[in-house]
Amino acid sequence: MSDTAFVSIADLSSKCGSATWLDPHGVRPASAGLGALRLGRSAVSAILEVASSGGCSLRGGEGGTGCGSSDGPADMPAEIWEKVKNHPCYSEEAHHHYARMHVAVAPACNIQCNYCNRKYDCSNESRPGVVSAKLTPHQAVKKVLAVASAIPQMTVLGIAGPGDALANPKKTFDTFRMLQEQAHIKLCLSTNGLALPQMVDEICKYNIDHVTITINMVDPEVGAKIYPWIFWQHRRVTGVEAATILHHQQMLGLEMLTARGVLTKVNSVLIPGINDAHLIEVNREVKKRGAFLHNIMPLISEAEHGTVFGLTGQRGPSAQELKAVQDACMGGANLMRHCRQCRADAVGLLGEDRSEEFTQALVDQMEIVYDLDKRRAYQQQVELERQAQQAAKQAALDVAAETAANDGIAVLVAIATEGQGRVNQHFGHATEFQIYEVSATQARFVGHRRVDLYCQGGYGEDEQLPSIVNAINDCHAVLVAKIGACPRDELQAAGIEPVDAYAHEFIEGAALAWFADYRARIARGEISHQARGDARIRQGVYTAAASAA
Ligand code: CLF
Ligand code: SF4
Repeated sequence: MSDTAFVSIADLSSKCGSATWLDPHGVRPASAGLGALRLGRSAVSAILEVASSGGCSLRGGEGGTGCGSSDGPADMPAEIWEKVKNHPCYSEEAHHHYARMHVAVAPACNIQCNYCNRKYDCSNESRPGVVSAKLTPHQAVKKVLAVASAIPQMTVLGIAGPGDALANPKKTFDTFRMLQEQAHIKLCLSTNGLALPQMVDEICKYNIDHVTITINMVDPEVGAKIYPWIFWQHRRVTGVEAATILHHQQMLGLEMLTARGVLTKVNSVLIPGINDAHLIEVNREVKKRGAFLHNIMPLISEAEHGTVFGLTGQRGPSAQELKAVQDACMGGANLMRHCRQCRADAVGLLGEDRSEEFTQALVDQMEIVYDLDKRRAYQQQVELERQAQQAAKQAALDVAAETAANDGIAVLVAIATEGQGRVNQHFGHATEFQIYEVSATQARFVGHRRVDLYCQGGYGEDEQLPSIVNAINDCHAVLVAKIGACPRDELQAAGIEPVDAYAHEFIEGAALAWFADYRARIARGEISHQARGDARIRQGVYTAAASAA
């Protein structure tokens, strides 16, 4: 299909008329007047303002580090804050407190990605792993109420596969229609964008405030290396032509959502050698069109998943390669760095999976008592804790800014935490470490690393240690609540300092204090500053063989 088949994409600033798109089934073009906006033009301006600020943080900091690291009510317009404050994906800070769940009602897909095997979850929004059960919309609604009753911090319901939410419009929108009365649960969906433009009215009809589009390219030549085909107008289209259609639909869909005041996040899969350098351009283009966040995720391409990339040996990025691309995008669209590439049936806080507690069989047996007051009381408590953490974080940063001179040295530290913004987890109990970049005056969240549990059945499992060291090998220190002698020795031998002196302190204060001590030891000549190496992003479960490789 030639480019002329598409409408030109108007500059958003003059987007007051109507938006037009091609019906993917080729029946007829359709159009939607923007008079149907659910939010006033001020809301649209607010989204564009946040998108163009190069960072949610409008009060200094490092612009574009992501809504994640420093977002708060003072950093953005009130109406945007209301939308993101308890969404664990749209606010890094919120993800310490609030949970999301996915219902797997959307099995079909209208495109093929080279990193996807249909036997597994959609890689856009989930790590590969067989979905335990596909749900009907009615089953999904019951499950949502069961989870909301049991987990008061569950604030967001997302549909993220296992195929594409919008390639299954009836199941997706039936589910949302039945749930829209639960106004206290935010509705969220994820899509590859092919069918997006003609679905924007439906999305707005059901108050879906958050949409994710996976955009891996803005150059169809790059896209042809990622997408072997799409299904478009009743036929399979391949190659550059397929990528061209997908690209136009994605850009148009993003513009239309922005014009409607829907917060849109863009997910990109970083594929070394194919789109790594290109993602900077993607970041620039989606920012122009009002994307609220850009989430750059590592390719998962283990051969056993049976994907094209897995079978052809396309590797995923290392931890430092991922960070380098994310850092190169700073100053563009706000970055999300706390994505856990969760399953299409995930339940719980990001990074935890409680889906086994809510299997269909268990939900069927549950007596569901949906207590909204209990949920509200819990969430009020969370807000108080959150304010205390924010105050402690700001105080630590203020003290560092006043007392330390930034000498340009910045290092990574790994933090063992089970929440509340504190260093409060035993090394052996960690299944992931949060990674902070710390300098004399800054401590900012830059990612996380999944690891295998060291402590199993009450004993340390020494075979896991090499894989844990691999996962945080680019860090200078690991801050923990407690650590045993054996892992302490092994970490030290690998050049990573185990630190339990800041147990139960707030993370930023602890990281800055450790760094001040590190610099003092350098000044006294006790140690010398050494650069660290790279680290491995865990793909699935590490085996002893994999970690030794
Ligand atoms: Fe789900 Fe996605 Fe909504 Fe979040 S996930 S549909 S925006 S509620 Fe979040 Fe999971 Fe990353 Fe997705 S951590 S994979 S970004
Ligand atoms: Fe797989 Fe999702 Fe790509 Fe469809 S959009 S092929 S389900 S990764």
